[in-house]
This record gives sequence, structure tokens and C-alpha cells, in this order.
Amino acid sequence: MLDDTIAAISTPLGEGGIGIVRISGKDALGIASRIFTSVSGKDIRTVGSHTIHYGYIKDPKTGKTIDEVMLSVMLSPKTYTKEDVVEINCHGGILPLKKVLELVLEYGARLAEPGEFTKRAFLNGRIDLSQAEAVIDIIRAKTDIGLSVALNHLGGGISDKINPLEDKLLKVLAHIEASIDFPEHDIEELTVEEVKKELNYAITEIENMLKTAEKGKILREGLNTIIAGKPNVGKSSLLNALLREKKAIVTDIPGTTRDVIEDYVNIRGIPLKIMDTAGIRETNDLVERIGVERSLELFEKAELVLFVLDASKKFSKEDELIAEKIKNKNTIVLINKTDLPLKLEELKVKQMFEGKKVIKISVKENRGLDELETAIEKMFLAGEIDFNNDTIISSIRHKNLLKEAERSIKQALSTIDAKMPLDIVSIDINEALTHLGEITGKTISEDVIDRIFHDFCIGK
Ligand SMILES: Nc1nc2c(ncn2[C@@H]2O[C@H](COP(=O)(O)OP(=O)(O)OP(=O)(O)O)[C@@H](O)[C@H]2O)c(=O)[nH]1
Ligand SMILES: [Mg+2]
Repeated sequence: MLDDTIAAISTPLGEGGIGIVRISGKDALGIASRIFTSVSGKDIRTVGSHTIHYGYIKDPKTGKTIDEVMLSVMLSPKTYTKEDVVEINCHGGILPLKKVLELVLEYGARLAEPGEFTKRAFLNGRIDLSQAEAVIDIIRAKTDIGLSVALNHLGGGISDKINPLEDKLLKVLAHIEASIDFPEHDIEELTVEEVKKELNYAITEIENMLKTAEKGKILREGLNTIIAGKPNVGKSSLLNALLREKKAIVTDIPGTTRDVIEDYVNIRGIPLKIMDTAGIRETNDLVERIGVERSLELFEKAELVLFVLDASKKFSKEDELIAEKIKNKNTIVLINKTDLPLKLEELKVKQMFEGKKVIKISVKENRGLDELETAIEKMFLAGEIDFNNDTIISSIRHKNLLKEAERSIKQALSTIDAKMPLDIVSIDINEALTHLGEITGKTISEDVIDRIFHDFCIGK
């Protein structure tokens, strides 16, 4: 499969200053040399590695110029894919890029699948699987912290944790095998204690990694946040204020929002997937009622609820209904419209929502929103994780594999405690090794690899 040469447009399709057609594989230079004419008359098959050349892409059949380009040559093995790579820097328009790509394909390259350049970097052994996965996380990072987590992974942060663990487990296996091979030496007792110690150590290491997974997932996917409250309290106004754009319709008619409106917002480096919902109340309006039902369903998935109250109204049955729903949820209570004459006492609200953060705001006058952002920041950054230096587990795939590895190691421990023969223990340990190997890609099936790279963009 690695015999063929692949090509794709690696920049977004649209108008831009430049656009790049990338070619990788053993025919990359051959193909490029047939369609590229250097202004200074160079043959790009003989130029040095990591050099760039000015010239024209011409259709060899007609001699017609397709575009004026800069062409860079990077020779194996010091390239993104470890193969010969040619990048053609075209003018960034859809037409020139497509025409150049068509020519490249006509002269022997195959259109690359999504993520195939990165997949080759993995298959050719330049990076491991966790590093390859980091590439897409970098492209999709939504915040500074998310980006530095992904860069840590690209630099091998995950493998630096997994590899020593694997070494430990392999050492344990060697111990066990020695005691099976030389039973007369009576090393069994000693081995058992040693093995247990090492396995417990491995469990602690895995648990430390898993501790970072919850926040890691948030960094990658955004903190699932819903804005909830009865109709007309200013939920959509709050969404617009946080997004700094007029995304949701705001009117003084209760029941304005009927569908869920969602967007991403970056609050002090924390990505929020924020949803504005229909105000919750009993209603005979069919459309609104469906909206209310949807709002209620969203409570289940929410990781943070911004519960909005109206300072100019008394606490009502509708508020109570929602208060009941969010009891066990991570909630910030917002008393909005504090610019109006107050009918709702802050103290009472604080008593009612003991243990939850209560903040007075006025979306209209832009008051209290800073305090809200600080509260969200504190909530998220609290705890012992050092986002800049620790390796954070952000992928669900990694998290699940770590959990399975942990389960296998625990199984090994209980097998030992049940005084089962040591060779059975080694089965569990081998299983743990398989799971760990799937993280870095040492032990992984072809279709899992395909699934991972299919998530990538074309040309990466
Ligand atoms: N005085 C004052 N009015 C506000 C404030 N925030 C929002 N409003 C007004 O309250 C009304 C309702 O605002 P929305 O944002 O549509 O309220 P909502 O909670 O989304 O309402 P539904 O979608 O019907 O559930 C609008 O007229 C807003 O201009 C505030 O801080 N002070
Ligand atoms: Mg609304």
C-alpha cells in the first residue's frame, strides 16, 4: 500500500493568499518534474533536499501554463511522512488548485484519503499513534490550554507515560516466566511479592492518568453548559453577551426561544459548548412545549448549568421546578436584571441554593459577567492538575484503553490472591499490555487505525 504516491490539496478550499498541493511517495519528484518548469532551468529531480524553486505548472500535453508556483522539495527520510514530499505553493484559488491537483493525479499520483499523510508518518515509524492523533487535536484546538495539551501529546507526552509502564509489565512477565521455568529454585514466594508490588505501582500510574481525563475531555469537546430558567429571565440575552454576538433572538415576549441554540465560547481558556434553551414552564403551545421538553432532556447531559433568575420578579413555582432539577448539578445561579427594582432577595436565594455560587448580574448593563467568567474559571481550574506540565488524557479512546488495562492488572492481582498458578497471571498481564499498546499503536488492528485517520481532514 505504501508503494503508491498520494496527493491532495492541503489547504482549505476557498480564496486565500496561497494554496498547497502536497505529494508524498516515491514518485513525488518524478510526477512533479513532468508538470513543473523551473524558471532557471533546474531539474527538480536533482536538486537538494529542503529547497524551494520558482516556476510554472504546465500541462505537458498542451504546453499551457496552469499556474505560477513555488515548489518545495523535501527528500526522504526527513519529511512529514518520511517519504519524498513535494509541495506546490499555488495561488490560493479553487480553480488553480484543482487544476494542479488534476495534473498530479493524471501523472501517477492517487488522491489521498483523509489523514493519509499523517497515517504514513505513523506507518513509517516517524511518530506513534498517540502523536498522530495529536495532530488533529492541534488543528481543532479551541483554546490555548487545549493547544498546549495537544502539543504535549505530539511531542510524545503520552508515550513517555505508557512506555515505562509497558517496561514494568514486561519485567513482571519475565519474573513470572523465570519462576515457571525453574520451579525447583523455589523463587515463587519472592516473585509473588515482587509482582504484586509492581502491579500496584502500575495501577497507581494509570489512575493518575485517568484523573486528568475528565478535564481533558472538556478541553477537547467543550464543557457542556446549559443556560436554564423560566421564560423571559434573559437567557438568550446572556448567551449573546457571552458570545459577543446577537445569535439568539431576544424579545420581551415570554416563550421566545423554542429550539436549542448552541455555540462554542472560550471563557478564560476554557471551551464551553453553551446551549440556550426554551424557558421552562407549563404551556399549551405545542411548539413551545416540545422546546420545554428538549430543555429538560438537556439537563441530563449538562456538566454546568447557568440557572438564570429574574431579580425583578418574585421566586415562582417555575423557578422551583428548575431548582429541583439542578439540585445535584454543577450550577451557578445568576440573578439577572438587577438594574430593575428588586423583588428577589439575594440572601434568600443564597439560602435556597446553599453551596452553590450565586452571582448578581445585569446583562443589559453588562454587570457581573466578569465575576461569572471568574467563577467558571475557578470551577474548572480547581484541583491538582497542572495543565502546562502534566500529560492530560483528552481522548476517550485513550481513557477507555487505560481503564481496560487497569481492569486486566486488577484481575491479575486477584488471580494471584486466589493462589492460582502464575502462568494464568501472565495472561492478564499480557492483556493489559495489549490495551496499552493500542494507545501508542504497537498492538492495533488495521480497522481501528482506519477509523482514527478517517476523522482527519483531507490533505493532512
Ligand atoms: N432590564 C433588563 N432587561 C433584561 C436584562 N436581560 C434581558 N432583559 C430583557 O428581558 C427580555 C427577555 O430576554 P430574553 O433574553 O429573550 O429572555 P429568555 O430567558 O431567553 O426568554 P425565553 O426565550 O422566552 O425563555 C428582553 O426584553 C431583554 O431585553 C437585564 O439585565 N435587565
Ligand atoms: Mg430565549
